[in-house]
Amino acid sequence: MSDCIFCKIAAGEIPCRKVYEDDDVLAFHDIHPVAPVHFMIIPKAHVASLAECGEDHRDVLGKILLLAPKLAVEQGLTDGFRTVINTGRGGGQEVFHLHVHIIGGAGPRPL
Ligand code: DGP
Repeated sequence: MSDCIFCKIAAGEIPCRKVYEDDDVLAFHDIHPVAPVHFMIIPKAHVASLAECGEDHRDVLGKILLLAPKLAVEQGLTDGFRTVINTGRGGGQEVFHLHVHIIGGAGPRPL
């Protein structure tokens, strides 16, 4: 999508601090971290949110969730991490390109 900031990051048109990349997904550090380690994993193909996902997204969603613990450990989160998916305005979503936040390094906290 031409006006989507995460599509531009995925296309390399806007720089990011990259954590991981393959043909389907990109992981990069959040520009406004809420903890010592805070990165996001996104599908490269645009989908606005979890609410817009369908059967076509099954593989990429699985890939993202399986990558999360692997990348978290690589980023030093050997003691655990939080995963957050904000969905829709009511869910606090600000960027309407699906992303999974991986957050850690600040100790446990309530939901
Ligand atoms: P959410 O509320 O779940 O939609 O969070 C979107 C996150 O995206 C927010 O924590 C800040 C981050 N973000 C927004 N614009 C950029 C950007 O241009 N680069 C990076 N690295 N992160 C961004």
